[in-house]
Amino acid sequence: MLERLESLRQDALARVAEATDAEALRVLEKELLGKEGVISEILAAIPTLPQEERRDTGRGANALKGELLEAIGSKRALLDEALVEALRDGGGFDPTLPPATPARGGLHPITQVRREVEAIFTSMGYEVLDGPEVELDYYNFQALNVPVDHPSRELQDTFYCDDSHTVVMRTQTSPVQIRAMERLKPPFRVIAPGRVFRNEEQDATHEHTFHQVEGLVVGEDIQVGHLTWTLRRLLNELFERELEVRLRPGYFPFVEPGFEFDVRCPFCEDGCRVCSQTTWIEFCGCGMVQPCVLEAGFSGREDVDVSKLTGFAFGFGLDRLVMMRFGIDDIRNLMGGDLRFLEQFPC
Ligand code: FA5
Repeated sequence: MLERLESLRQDALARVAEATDAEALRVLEKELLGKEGVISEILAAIPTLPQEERRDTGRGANALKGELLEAIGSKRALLDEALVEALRDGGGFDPTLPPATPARGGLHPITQVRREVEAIFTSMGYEVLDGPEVELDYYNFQALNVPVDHPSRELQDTFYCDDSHTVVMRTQTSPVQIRAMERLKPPFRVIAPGRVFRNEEQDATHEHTFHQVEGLVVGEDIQVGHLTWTLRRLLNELFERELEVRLRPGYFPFVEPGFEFDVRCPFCEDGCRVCSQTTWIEFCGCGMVQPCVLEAGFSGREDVDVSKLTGFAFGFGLDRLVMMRFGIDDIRNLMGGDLRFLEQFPC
C-alpha cells in the first residue's frame, strides 16, 4: 500500500502541475480529494488491511492529502494570476468601458419619514431620545398610572418576557416619558421614536411589531394650545400645507385631559380608502400629562419642584404615517422585506 501511495503522489503532483485552467484543476481535485476520490477510497480501505500496515497507511494517506491540498491551492493561485494577466494584456479587457456600478441600497420608507419627523422636531428645539425595547413593567405600565391588574392593560395586548410579568416587550413608546423625567431637568422637549410590540392579529392596518413616535414637553405653564400648535406644525411641514385638525376626548391613563387628534384626510374631499370614507384620519393619542405621572417620573429629584410643572405628551404610529405619506394600503408590506416593494421608495 505504501508503494501505491508513493506512485499516486508522483502522478498526482505531476497532473496538478500540468493543469492548464481552473476547470481542469477542479475536476482533478474532485478525483483526488473528493468524497469519492482516491484518498477517501484508501482511507476507507484501511480496516481491511493487515494490522501492521494500517497505521503507516493512515499516516501516509493523510500526509498526501495535505500535500495535494497545498499543491492544488498554489496552482489555483497561479492560474488566477495568469488569467488576470491575460485579460490585462488585451484578452477581452476594454479600458474604455464604464466600470461596473455596485447596486445601491436605499433607506427604508420608515427610516425616511422618521428622519423627516426628527428634523421637524429638532428644528423646534426638541431632543431625540431612545429607550429600551425590552422594558420593565414599571416603565411601560405602572409609572404611567396603569397599576397591576388595571383593566386598561387589556387595551394593549402585551408580550410578557417572564413568568412574573416584570419584563415586557414595550407596547408603546410612552415609557420613554418616565425615563426622560428621571434624567432631564425641566423645562425640556423630547421625542422618542422607536419600535413597539403588541400581541395582535395582523391585518392591513395592524402589525405585531410597529413604530411609534412619542413626544413630551414639560415645563411651567404648558397648555393644550401648545400641544395642538405643535401637532399642527408637524402635519403642515409633513404635508406642505395647512390641514384641518380636530380634538376628540380620548382615554389614556397617563394624560388628563386626554384626546384623540384627528386630521382632515389630505387625499380626498368626500371620503376615500385612506380615511375609510370618513374624510378624517385618526393621527394620534395625546393630552396633558397626569400629575401622578409627573410625580412618579420626578420622584426623588430634589432639584425639581413638581408642583410647578405641567406638560403635554403625544404618541403617533409612524407606520400609519408612512402609509398616509406614500399611499400604501397594507401595513404588512412595510416589514415584509420584499425588495420589489421597497424599491418603489428610493432615497
Ligand atoms: C398609545 O400607544 C399611547 N401611548 C399614545 C399616547 C402617547 C397617548 C402619549 C397619550 C399621550 P394607541 O394605542 O392609540 O396609543 O397607539 C398610538 C398609535 O399607534 C395609533 O394611533 C396607531 O397609529 C398606532 N398603532 C396602534 N396599534 C397599532 C398596530 N397594531 N399596528 C400599527 N400601528 C398601530
